[in-house]
Amino acid sequence: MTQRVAIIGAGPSGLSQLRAFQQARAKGAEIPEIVCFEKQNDWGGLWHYTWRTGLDAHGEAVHSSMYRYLWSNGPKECLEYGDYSFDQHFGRPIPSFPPREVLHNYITTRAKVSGIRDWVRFETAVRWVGFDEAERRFTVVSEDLPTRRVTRETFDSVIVASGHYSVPNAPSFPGIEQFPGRVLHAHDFRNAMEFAGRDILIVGASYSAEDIGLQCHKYGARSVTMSYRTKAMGFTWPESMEERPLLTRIDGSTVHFGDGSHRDVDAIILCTGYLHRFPFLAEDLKLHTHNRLYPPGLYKGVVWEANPQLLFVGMQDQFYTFSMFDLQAWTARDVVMGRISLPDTNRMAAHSARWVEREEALVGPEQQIDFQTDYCKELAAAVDYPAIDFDLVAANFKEWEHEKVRDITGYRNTAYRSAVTGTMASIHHTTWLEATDDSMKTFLGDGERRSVQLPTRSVAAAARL
Ligand code: FAD
Ligand code: NA7
Repeated sequence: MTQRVAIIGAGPSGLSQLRAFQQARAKGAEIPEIVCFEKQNDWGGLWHYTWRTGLDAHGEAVHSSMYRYLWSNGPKECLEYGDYSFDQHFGRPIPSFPPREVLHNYITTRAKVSGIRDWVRFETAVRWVGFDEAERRFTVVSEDLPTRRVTRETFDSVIVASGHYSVPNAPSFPGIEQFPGRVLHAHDFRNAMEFAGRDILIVGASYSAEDIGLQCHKYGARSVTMSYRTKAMGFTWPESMEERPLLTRIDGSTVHFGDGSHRDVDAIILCTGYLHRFPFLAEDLKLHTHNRLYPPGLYKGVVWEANPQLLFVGMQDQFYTFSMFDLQAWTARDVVMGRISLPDTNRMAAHSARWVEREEALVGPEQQIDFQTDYCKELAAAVDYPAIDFDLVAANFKEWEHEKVRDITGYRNTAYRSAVTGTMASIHHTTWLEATDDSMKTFLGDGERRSVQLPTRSVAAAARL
């Protein structure tokens, strides 16, 4: 009987998984029957932008946390696919920090040319996955959202690629219920222009806080105050941005901070991260982890040690993204197809324990970058994925970190060398701070350059009075 494999999610990780199987088939291998379940109406995962927040047209929780005017926060040379370069896609060098539409186009075009769309069941949400020990097969219950038809099927392997930046971690603070302005989590942030002329409080000190804070500044917020729990980001911020210790309480519209200072704000944006949640997995199949570089219990960061017929792709905190998802997908494919033979459970656990121990001793971003680079190298050594110069990727990441320290509003104006083709990126025609139109056409310089009409700080401030 043909082996059946379920893939949950057609975001970048799920698309890497589909590509991995397609590549094996293209090389003449007999591959399992593949069914990919995707609850959205198109592929691309978080990169599939929606204006919606809360619930979607079917009453499902909106998956995407992406917002308008989002530009890549790392160089594209650090996420480039080994088997589908930016040169191949665009036919010429492009700048290193593309806006969302450009990356969405890159990811989804590779998927399109792979001819894998028929494997995806769109608008189909996985409701339940359970494992039958006697049969050694999974039952997957899914729902076709437009018709509400529920289907129960069995599979030999399940690969979970459902992402982990969708379910908000939303802490509360004393007095927040009485705050007169808008309170939202980063997951629901869509358009910084809403905050033009306003004084904004951001809670959190990681990527979302940094980028949403800068977005609000770029699109005309009067001031941005960022409140950290453990450690300030410490960048040299524009004059109207600053960091303060964690807020202790909110009194009307006045926010009080741990250092005794206070500030009046108009809106609060919780950039406090996300929760790994798998409501569709039976309890004994659930991965319990926070956002970290090596979730325990996953051999090679992919294989569920307690039951290797269950695999996870993209569950780590991410310096590397698309290329790492590919390496994980190639690994998952080869485990499923019996090309990689697994050690016994104890050996798998011991292998993971060494990585986890190393992760817990890491200090600072450079060591974290080296860690994830070594992880990718280990995966690459065992699969037939095209070569990437990982040492160059690591050097690019470190250079990027230095550039951020040097100039937090200007780091996106720099160019990096591809670790796949060796091509040097071009410099964008407009600096990031001035580039208000994020369309692909304008980014590539193919169309007439438009700029989005921004409310000036003074006009917006006046409108507020
Ligand atoms: P996702 O993109 O989340 O895709 C998961 C898919 O699974 C979704 O399509 C979802 O609908 C589907 N799904 C979930 N549950 C079910 C279910 N029960 N049934 C059926 N389908 C289901 N990375 C970068 O490289 N560069 C960036 O600039 C960058 N910016 C980011 C900005 C934001 C705001 C966020 C939140 C993340 C950003 N990332 C960035 C990281 C991002 O995690 C990855 O780029 C990538 O989207 C992860 O892919 P994924 O497939 O693992 O998860
Ligand atoms: P991260 O990177 O997981 O960071 C979460 C941040 O939220 C981090 O600074 C945390 O502080 C902070 N946090 C979490 N809980 C609290 C509470 N209770 N109070 C105050 N601060 C808190 O998530 P991001 O959303 O920034 O980034 C995730 C992805 O989205 C990333 O890939 C980006 O590309 C986009 P801590 O430092 O732990 O004290």
